[in-house]
Parts: sequence; structure tokens; C-alpha cells
Amino acid sequence: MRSATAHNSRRAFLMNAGAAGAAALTGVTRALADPAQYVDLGFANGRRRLVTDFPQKGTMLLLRTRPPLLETPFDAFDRNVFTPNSNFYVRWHLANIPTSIDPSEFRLMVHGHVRKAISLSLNDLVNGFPSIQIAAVNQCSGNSRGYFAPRVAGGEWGNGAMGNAIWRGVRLSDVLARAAVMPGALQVRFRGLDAGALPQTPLFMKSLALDHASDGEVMIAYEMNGQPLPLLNGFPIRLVVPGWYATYWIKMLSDIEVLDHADDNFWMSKAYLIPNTSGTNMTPGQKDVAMVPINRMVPRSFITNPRDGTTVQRGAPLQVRGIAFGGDTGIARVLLSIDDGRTWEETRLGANHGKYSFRLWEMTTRFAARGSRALMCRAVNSSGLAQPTIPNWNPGGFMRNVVESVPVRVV
Ligand SMILES: Nc1nc2c(c(=O)[nH]1)N[C@H]1C(S)=C(S)[C@@H](COP(=O)(O)O)O[C@H]1N2
Ligand SMILES: [Mo]
Repeated sequence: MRSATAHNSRRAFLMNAGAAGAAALTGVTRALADPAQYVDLGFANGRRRLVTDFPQKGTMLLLRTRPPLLETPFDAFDRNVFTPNSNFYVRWHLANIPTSIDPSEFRLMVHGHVRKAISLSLNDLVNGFPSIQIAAVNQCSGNSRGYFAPRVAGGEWGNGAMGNAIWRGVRLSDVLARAAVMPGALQVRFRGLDAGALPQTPLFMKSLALDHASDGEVMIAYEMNGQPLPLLNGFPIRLVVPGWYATYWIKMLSDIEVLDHADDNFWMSKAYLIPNTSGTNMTPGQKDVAMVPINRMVPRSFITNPRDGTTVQRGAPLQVRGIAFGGDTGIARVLLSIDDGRTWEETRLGANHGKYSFRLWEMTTRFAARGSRALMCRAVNSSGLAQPTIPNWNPGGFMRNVVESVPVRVV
């Protein structure tokens, strides 16, 4: 139970947080002090400028200015089980994003197939419902799309369109209960305050099945790593759908509509569809593949140190470390191979922050022979699902989760 004082200070905390300087959102972006700095992501057209002038953001890789696509510099994942808000990636679809939000004016509407439509202020949300906290990975469906071969259309991300945070907020189920969902409800549709440049541009809306929306884990978050959400990550509130791809994690959430039918809006019926095949895999040009809305995440792991191309001494102890996540369930094991996948050794897992969180891992190994070698890591989740050793392919460039490998030079 929180005290009245805690309520008040919580409220004050959110209320003072609405106005991010948002010059960069209008389309003008300065580079870092000259000369501009770049990162090469290792695929064609993968050279990204480092920028520092987006509101509430530190150094980010610039993929697009308006609407902003900003990738997390990969170093941010090394030893950080939680991704700093200032480095958390940013992805928006529509060009008109509010550049400031008045927290005292903000309202969340809950309507549709409910007994009583409600309009909630931030104060209502923060102080009128029990708060919960959950550590969860937010990963774009197209994270790592730049590595797809053959190449596909879409945001050409490296591996930094993901992040892990502690989200605090209220259960969506509690908010739905307040509005009293009526029998016959099927789905719940979410949208935020962003809109397209043209009035005919479809609003960005995503829907979840009512059962999923009511599971007590799906939440409306007003805090990220103990702070109000950065504007670009959805201030003042966003949906958090633990274990599911971030496309459902609607930012600047302003409207919840309970539907008595299946949502067929553009973003559910035409976009974010994956082949309903094993491993979300198909061959380019393949016809008659059943497509379904993207949903649960799959396991991934990454080596955060050493980085590509590092020179290591033969026979010397080499500490290898990284991050992993299980997707829609926890991590069971992370394995390391230094012989191109012939043998695998179990790494040591770091603290468990819950099944939807990143988990750090590390192990010390040594190379016996000189030459061009590789480190490979492979996560197995607690449902027994392991990362594939062959990359999947689909036309959307979604759900890449192949075993990663880091080349090193042993001398
Ligand atoms: N309102 C709104 N919410 C949105 C989007 C959007 O375009 N508008 N994009 C979604 C997608 S596809 C992703 S990957 C995540 C990105 O979350 P982030 O910018 O906080 O990292 O936001 C999701 N929520
Ligand atoms: Mo995304």
C-alpha cells in the first residue's frame, strides 16, 4: 500500500515532466561536433551518423529524422541489464508527434463495447489503481532487419532496435474492469496521440484479444526505469505487452476501444504480418503462405564483449559476456561455442529480473590456435526453444533470431 504522501509525490513527479524540448522533432538535426561520427552496422547502406540532439536522448544512431527512427548504440547493452532511457531506441510511424504534452490536460479514453465509457486523467491512473512493476524487453519486430539476405524493405536496423526497462504502471485489466466490458467483446484496440501528415493517413492502431488484454500482465506504464517516460518513448503513458513485439506497445496511449469484432484496420490486417510457418521462415517469392499478425517474441542472445574484429592472444583467458532474453518466457541457458558450433559450453547467467527481462551472461574461454576465429552464442528459453543456426527469411524482415557470431583474430 502506498501512503497519501507517496501518491502526491508520485503525482507531482509526473506532472512536472511533460515538456521536452522538441526542436529535433521538427526535422532539423545537427550532427555531433564536426567531424561527424559514424557507426558502420556491417550491411549495405548501414553507415549511421551518431546524433545527440533529440530531446531526452543521449548519443543515438540516426536512421531517420521525421518521424524519428533512432537506434541504441550497441555498447549500451554491455554490462547494462537495463537500457538507459537516454539511449533507448525510438520508432514512430507517423510524422505528427506532439512535441509537448500538458500532463494536467491529458486524458485516456476507454470506450466501445463497455457499460460505461470513462475518461481518465493521469492523476486518476496513478492514484486510482494499484501500481505494478515489471522488467520487460521492448523489441521492434524488425530489429536486425538490415542483416536480412536477400534484403527486404523497411527500417534497416542493426541489433539496437531493442531495450530492456523496468516499467511501472497499472494493469490494463483493472482499467478495463472500471469501464465494465460487456459480454460479446472480442478485442481491445489501442491508439496514441500521433497522426499522419495527411488526414487520410490511417492512424497507428493495434489490437489485442480481450483475454490477452485482461491477463493482468499487459499494463499501462507511466514510468520507465524509475523516471517518467521520455517523450519519444511515449510520455505520459504507453502500453507494455510483456513478451510480445513492440508494435503492440502503443505510445502516448490516449484511446482504448473495446471491440465486439476483429479489428481489420490497416496496421492489423495489412502490416506486421508474418508467415505462419515454422521459425517464421519462407523462401523469397513463395506463394500461398498463410500470414498472421506478429505476436510473441522468440529467444535471442548477443555477445556485447569482445566486439567484432578484436585481437585476442592465443591461450590467454578471454572473458566473453553478453545479454540474452527468452522471448515470451525466461532464459534457461546461454551457450557459447568457439569452434563454429561443433561444441557448446554453458555460460554463467547473471541475476534473474523476471522472465521478460534481459539476462546478463558471461564465461571465460581461451583459443588454442591462431587465426581467424569466431565466438558464437545461443540462447535456449524455458520452453525449450533454442535460437536457430540458420537465419529465417520473410518479406517483412521480422523476427530475426539466428545465432550471432563475433569474428575475432587470434594471434
Ligand atoms: N503511438 C505509437 N505507438 C507506437 C508506434 C507508433 O508509431 N505510434 N510504433 C510501435 C513500434 S512498431 C515500436 S517498435 C515501438 C517502439 O517503441 P520505442 O520508440 O519506445 O522504442 O513503439 C510502438 N508504439
Ligand atoms: Mo516496430
